Amino acid sequence: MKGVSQTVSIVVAFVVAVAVLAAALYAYGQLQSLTAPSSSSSSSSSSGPSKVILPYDNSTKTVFITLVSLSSASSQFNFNGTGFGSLIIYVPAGWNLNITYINQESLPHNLNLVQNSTSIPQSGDIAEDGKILLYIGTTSSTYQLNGISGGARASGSYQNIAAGDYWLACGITGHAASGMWVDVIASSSVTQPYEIVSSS
Ligand SMILES: [Cu+2]
Repeated sequence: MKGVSQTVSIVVAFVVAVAVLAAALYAYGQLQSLTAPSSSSSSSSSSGPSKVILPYDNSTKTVFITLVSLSSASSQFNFNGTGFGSLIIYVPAGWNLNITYINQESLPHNLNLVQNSTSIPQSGDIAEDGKILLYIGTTSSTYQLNGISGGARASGSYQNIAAGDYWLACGITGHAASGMWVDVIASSSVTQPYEIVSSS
Protein backbone atom coordinates (compact mmCIF):
# COMPACT_ATOMS: atom_id res chain seq x y z
CA MET A 1 0.00 0.00 0.00
CA LYS A 2 2.79 2.37 0.90
CA GLY A 3 4.36 1.77 -2.51
CA VAL A 4 1.10 2.53 -4.28
CA SER A 5 0.46 5.80 -2.43
CA GLN A 6 4.06 6.81 -3.10
CA THR A 7 3.54 6.15 -6.82
CA VAL A 8 0.28 8.11 -6.74
CA SER A 9 1.91 11.08 -5.07
CA ILE A 10 4.75 11.03 -7.59
CA VAL A 11 2.21 11.00 -10.43
CA VAL A 12 0.22 13.82 -8.80
CA ALA A 13 3.39 15.87 -8.31
CA PHE A 14 4.32 15.30 -11.94
CA VAL A 15 0.90 16.38 -13.19
CA VAL A 16 1.02 19.50 -11.00
CA ALA A 17 4.50 20.33 -12.27
CA VAL A 18 3.38 20.02 -15.89
CA ALA A 19 0.33 22.17 -15.20
CA VAL A 20 2.45 24.87 -13.53
CA LEU A 21 4.90 24.82 -16.42
CA ALA A 22 2.09 25.07 -18.96
CA ALA A 23 0.55 27.99 -17.06
CA ALA A 24 3.92 29.73 -16.89
CA LEU A 25 4.49 29.26 -20.61
CA TYR A 26 1.01 30.57 -21.36
CA ALA A 27 1.54 33.63 -19.14
CA TYR A 28 4.92 34.25 -20.75
CA GLY A 29 3.33 34.06 -24.18
CA GLN A 30 0.65 36.55 -23.16
CA LEU A 31 3.32 38.87 -21.77
CA GLN A 32 5.34 38.63 -24.98
CA SER A 33 2.34 39.52 -27.09
CA LEU A 34 1.62 42.47 -24.80
CA THR A 35 5.15 43.84 -24.75
CA ALA A 36 6.14 43.03 -28.31
CA PRO A 37 6.72 46.23 -30.25
CA SER A 38 3.73 46.95 -32.39
CA SER A 39 4.44 47.18 -36.07
CA SER A 40 3.90 50.90 -35.95
CA SER A 41 6.26 52.15 -38.60
CA SER A 42 5.93 51.45 -42.26
CA SER A 43 4.37 48.02 -42.31
CA SER A 44 0.79 48.90 -41.48
CA SER A 45 -0.95 49.68 -44.73
CA SER A 46 -4.70 49.80 -44.42
CA SER A 47 -5.63 50.42 -40.79
CA GLY A 48 -6.03 53.92 -39.40
CA PRO A 49 -3.56 55.92 -37.37
CA SER A 50 -1.89 53.92 -34.62
CA LYS A 51 -1.20 55.50 -31.25
CA VAL A 52 2.06 54.41 -29.66
CA ILE A 53 3.15 55.41 -26.16
CA LEU A 54 6.71 56.72 -26.23
CA PRO A 55 9.31 55.70 -23.65
CA TYR A 56 9.42 58.20 -20.82
CA ASP A 57 10.53 58.80 -17.24
CA ASN A 58 7.71 60.23 -15.18
CA SER A 59 9.97 61.20 -12.26
CA THR A 60 12.16 63.46 -14.42
CA LYS A 61 9.36 64.36 -16.83
CA THR A 62 11.49 63.23 -19.73
CA VAL A 63 10.31 61.70 -22.99
CA PHE A 64 12.77 59.72 -25.09
CA ILE A 65 12.36 60.33 -28.80
CA THR A 66 14.30 58.36 -31.40
CA LEU A 67 14.12 59.28 -35.06
CA VAL A 68 15.83 57.25 -37.74
CA SER A 69 16.26 58.17 -41.38
CA LEU A 70 15.74 54.80 -43.00
CA SER A 71 17.53 53.77 -46.15
CA SER A 72 14.65 51.44 -46.97
CA ALA A 73 12.03 54.20 -47.08
CA SER A 74 10.53 55.39 -50.32
CA SER A 75 11.92 58.88 -49.75
CA GLN A 76 15.45 59.87 -48.76
CA PHE A 77 13.89 62.67 -46.74
CA ASN A 78 12.27 60.57 -44.03
CA PHE A 79 12.18 60.17 -40.26
CA ASN A 80 11.17 56.64 -39.20
CA GLY A 81 10.05 56.10 -42.78
CA THR A 82 7.58 58.98 -42.61
CA GLY A 83 7.47 62.43 -44.12
CA PHE A 84 5.51 65.67 -44.38
CA GLY A 85 4.34 65.66 -40.76
CA SER A 86 2.51 62.34 -40.96
CA LEU A 87 4.30 61.42 -37.74
CA ILE A 88 2.91 63.49 -34.87
CA ILE A 89 4.50 63.41 -31.42
CA TYR A 90 2.46 64.58 -28.43
CA VAL A 91 4.25 65.57 -25.25
CA PRO A 92 3.02 67.04 -21.97
CA ALA A 93 3.81 70.76 -21.72
CA GLY A 94 6.71 71.45 -19.39
CA TRP A 95 8.43 68.13 -20.04
CA ASN A 96 11.98 67.55 -21.22
CA LEU A 97 12.78 66.05 -24.60
CA ASN A 98 15.68 63.62 -24.88
CA ILE A 99 16.18 63.15 -28.60
CA THR A 100 18.34 60.68 -30.48
CA TYR A 101 18.80 60.97 -34.20
CA ILE A 102 20.20 58.09 -36.26
CA ASN A 103 21.03 58.53 -39.92
CA GLN A 104 20.94 55.29 -41.92
CA GLU A 105 20.51 57.18 -45.16
CA SER A 106 23.19 57.91 -47.76
CA LEU A 107 22.74 61.70 -47.64
CA PRO A 108 23.93 63.72 -44.66
CA HIS A 109 21.09 64.98 -42.46
CA ASN A 110 20.57 66.75 -39.16
CA LEU A 111 17.69 67.29 -36.77
CA ASN A 112 16.41 70.52 -35.29
CA LEU A 113 13.65 71.46 -32.91
CA VAL A 114 11.76 74.35 -34.47
CA GLN A 115 9.02 76.42 -32.92
CA ASN A 116 7.18 76.81 -36.17
CA SER A 117 5.31 79.86 -37.38
CA THR A 118 3.86 78.18 -40.47
CA SER A 119 1.95 74.91 -40.51
CA ILE A 120 4.30 73.25 -43.00
CA PRO A 121 7.87 74.13 -44.00
CA GLN A 122 7.69 76.43 -46.98
CA SER A 123 11.13 77.93 -47.17
CA GLY A 124 14.43 76.27 -48.02
CA ASP A 125 15.67 77.63 -44.68
CA ILE A 126 13.75 76.29 -41.67
CA ALA A 127 14.69 79.41 -39.69
CA GLU A 128 12.44 81.41 -42.01
CA ASP A 129 9.47 79.30 -40.95
CA GLY A 130 10.07 79.45 -37.24
CA LYS A 131 12.60 79.68 -34.44
CA ILE A 132 15.21 76.94 -34.08
CA LEU A 133 15.48 75.93 -30.42
CA LEU A 134 17.85 72.97 -30.63
CA TYR A 135 20.44 71.73 -33.10
CA ILE A 136 21.27 68.01 -33.25
CA GLY A 137 24.11 66.77 -35.42
CA THR A 138 24.84 70.31 -36.56
CA THR A 139 25.31 73.87 -35.28
CA SER A 140 23.56 77.21 -35.57
CA SER A 141 26.01 78.29 -38.25
CA THR A 142 26.12 75.09 -40.33
CA TYR A 143 22.63 73.57 -40.11
CA GLN A 144 21.86 74.41 -43.74
CA LEU A 145 24.96 72.66 -44.99
CA ASN A 146 26.14 69.93 -42.64
CA GLY A 147 24.67 66.94 -40.93
CA ILE A 148 25.75 63.53 -39.77
CA SER A 149 26.58 60.97 -42.43
CA GLY A 150 24.96 57.60 -42.91
CA GLY A 151 25.65 55.25 -40.00
CA ALA A 152 26.16 58.05 -37.50
CA ARG A 153 24.00 59.14 -34.59
CA ALA A 154 23.66 62.32 -32.57
CA SER A 155 21.56 63.37 -29.62
CA GLY A 156 20.38 66.41 -27.78
CA SER A 157 17.89 67.51 -25.18
CA TYR A 158 15.52 70.38 -24.65
CA GLN A 159 14.18 71.26 -21.22
CA ASN A 160 10.74 72.40 -20.15
CA ILE A 161 9.02 72.66 -23.51
CA ALA A 162 6.28 75.26 -23.56
CA ALA A 163 2.82 74.42 -24.84
CA GLY A 164 2.77 74.94 -28.56
CA ASP A 165 3.47 73.54 -32.00
CA TYR A 166 6.91 72.46 -33.11
CA TRP A 167 8.71 70.53 -35.79
CA LEU A 168 11.61 68.19 -35.64
CA ALA A 169 13.08 68.89 -39.04
CA CYS A 170 16.21 68.49 -41.07
CA GLY A 171 17.86 71.87 -41.58
CA ILE A 172 19.84 71.16 -44.71
CA THR A 173 18.60 73.44 -47.46
CA GLY A 174 15.39 72.12 -48.98
CA HIS A 175 15.21 68.89 -46.97
CA ALA A 176 12.33 69.92 -44.69
CA ALA A 177 10.38 71.31 -47.63
CA SER A 178 10.93 67.91 -49.29
CA GLY A 179 9.12 66.25 -46.41
CA MET A 180 11.79 65.82 -43.77
CA TRP A 181 9.81 67.00 -40.77
CA VAL A 182 7.84 65.57 -37.86
CA ASP A 183 5.12 67.43 -36.00
CA VAL A 184 5.54 67.90 -32.26
CA ILE A 185 2.66 69.15 -30.13
CA ALA A 186 3.24 70.11 -26.51
CA SER A 187 0.06 70.45 -24.51
CA SER A 188 -1.04 70.51 -20.90
CA SER A 189 -3.86 68.14 -21.81
CA VAL A 190 -1.34 65.43 -22.70
CA THR A 191 -0.41 63.35 -19.65
CA GLN A 192 1.62 60.59 -21.27
CA PRO A 193 3.83 61.14 -24.34
CA TYR A 194 2.76 59.31 -27.46
CA GLU A 195 3.02 59.39 -31.20
CA ILE A 196 0.58 58.90 -34.02
CA VAL A 197 1.52 57.86 -37.50
CA SER A 198 -1.06 58.77 -40.06
CA SER A 199 -0.73 57.36 -43.52
CA SER A 200 -0.36 60.05 -46.09
CU1 LIG B 1 18.22 66.10 -44.47
